[in-house]
Amino acid sequence: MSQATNKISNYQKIIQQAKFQLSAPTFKLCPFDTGKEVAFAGRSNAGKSSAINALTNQKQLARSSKTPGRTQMINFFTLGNNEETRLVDLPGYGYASVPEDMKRKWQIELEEYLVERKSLAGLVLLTDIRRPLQYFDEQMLHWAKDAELPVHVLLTKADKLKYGASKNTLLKTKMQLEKLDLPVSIQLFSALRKQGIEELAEVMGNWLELGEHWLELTE
Ligand SMILES: Nc1nc2c(ncn2[C@@H]2O[C@H](COP(=O)(O)OP(=O)(O)O)[C@@H](O)[C@H]2O)c(=O)[nH]1
Ligand SMILES: [Mg+2]
Repeated sequence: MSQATNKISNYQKIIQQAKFQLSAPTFKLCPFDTGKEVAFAGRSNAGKSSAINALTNQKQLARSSKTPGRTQMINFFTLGNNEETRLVDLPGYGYASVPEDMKRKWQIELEEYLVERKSLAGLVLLTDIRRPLQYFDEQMLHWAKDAELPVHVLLTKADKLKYGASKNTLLKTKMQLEKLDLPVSIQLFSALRKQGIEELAEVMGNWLELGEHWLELTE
């Protein structure tokens, strides 16, 4: 195994040791703002729970549901055996039947979290490959830019398109991001086919600096 592959598979091992930590109804009730965390965000139904389950190789870690948006909880997972390294599942946005004032309240909270949270090392933004970067996704990107937070976009459910069409959307969306002057990385992802997991693990491992603290522990 080459060194690079070894590094990524070590990241994957650490990420696969994800454990549920707590659900917080508001950002005020988050774990202490120390260490490092990566947050996953996206519209309801974008495939966030499925992506977290595929990435961590755990069927039920993040509940995948066909009735999205019911509970607006922020879910924290610890990675490896370290409370100071976290994966955060943010509430899905854009769910039509959520009342307007609740939506506004969540937008304010989300923005506050992205801008103020010191331990937040990066944002994984999930967007359905068939309708990428909707209005609120762009809003998230702008907040991340204001917060100087690195973003990695997953074009989810890539299995829904043929190979050529998915590559096309990848290129087009990349160009759209460049036009918005947002220096973000982007990849194809399919939880169904377990496609894109290594690429995602590498980005997360680098953001969380899993290499520096962890590599010797998993050898
Ligand atoms: N074809 C396909 N469907 C997916 C994929 N990921 C999620 N889905 C489906 O999309 C729907 C929403 O997924 P879920 O993970 O609950 O989305 P969330 O609301 O963002 O957490 C469910 O019906 C999933 O089965 C994928 O990679 N491929
Ligand atoms: Mg979900």
